[in-house]
Amino acid sequence: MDEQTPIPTGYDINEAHRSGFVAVIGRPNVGKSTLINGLLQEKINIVSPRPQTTRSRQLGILTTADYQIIFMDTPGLMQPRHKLDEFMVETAVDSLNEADVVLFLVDGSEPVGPGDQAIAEQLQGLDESIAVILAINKSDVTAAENVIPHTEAYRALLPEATWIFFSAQTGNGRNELLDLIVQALPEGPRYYPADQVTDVYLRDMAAEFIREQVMLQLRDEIPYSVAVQVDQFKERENGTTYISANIIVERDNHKAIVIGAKGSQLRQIGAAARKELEALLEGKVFLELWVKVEPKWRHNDQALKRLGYSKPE
Ligand SMILES: Nc1nc2c(ncn2[C@@H]2O[C@H](COP(=O)(O)OP(=O)(O)OP(=O)(O)O)[C@@H](O)[C@H]2O)c(=O)[nH]1
Ligand SMILES: [Mg+2]
Repeated sequence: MDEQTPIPTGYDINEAHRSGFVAVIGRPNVGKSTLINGLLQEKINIVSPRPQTTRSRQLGILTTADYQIIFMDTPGLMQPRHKLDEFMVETAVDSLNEADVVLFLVDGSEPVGPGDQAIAEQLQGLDESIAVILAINKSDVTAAENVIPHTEAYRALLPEATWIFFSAQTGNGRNELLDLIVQALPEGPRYYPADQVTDVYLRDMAAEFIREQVMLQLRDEIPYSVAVQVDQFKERENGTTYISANIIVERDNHKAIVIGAKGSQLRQIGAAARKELEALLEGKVFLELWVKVEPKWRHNDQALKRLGYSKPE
């Protein structure tokens, strides 16, 4: 090959290409994961009506010829009550150090809370080179008479920040938010191949999809005290994927609830998770679930490490 011939990549990059890491930060339940799934048009993050659904940092990568945005979905910031919470808060705060842009997501259907104030204070201490965008979500459920008082109160938290009022659920205003993010990105080449959407392994995503059903189908303390570990993930020749996973709970009575009368609850979790997994893997899934008790795993460093809730050494 002649030295002048460019190496073909198969994916075009336009001039003045922009790229960078965007930390999506906010209180639990404000819609961080919903927003990233919507922008990517793909379900990579689990979502539930309960706070504290996301537990780890997950990348969602959006690539076009003009830009590559690497979204960092993060756990909602809150007051930690045990070591799992501490890991979650540290994970979210650490993502700020890697960010070119911080998207501070708030719930516009609710008034400003002390949690939002604490986050805003933390963001005020960030290096000036990091752009902060205030994204006021849930415009679809904000009562008309609250729109101005709520948006003004949120804007007062970070008066200098660019802001937008939008809905992650309906997509109203989402493209305008995307434009603000692209404008805030530095110029530079891609960090990841154009066809890569996340950094999460399929087996870990499978564990998350199962945990999502626990979050959706069970109540009270149980969803928060459950971890899911996939111990077999095998693609068979006939196109079926065999997945065997443990649902880990902290107490015997929780185990009985997760299993349900004659196994009915566990079957329901399995059936819904299998449907989601079949959409993810684009093929048939054979899913086997087991329930195991591990007392106080959320307080135990070794258990947290084994379950993937620890920082890499
Ligand atoms: N009405 C409405 N609901 C929304 C919107 N965005 C998210 N939700 C709902 O809010 C709930 C929480 O959404 P998530 O995306 O899990 O929120 P999160 O910020 O990732 O939450 P954590 O992972 O717990 O920190 C879910 O029930 C979503 O369907 C929105 O724009 N409008
Ligand atoms: Mg989330």
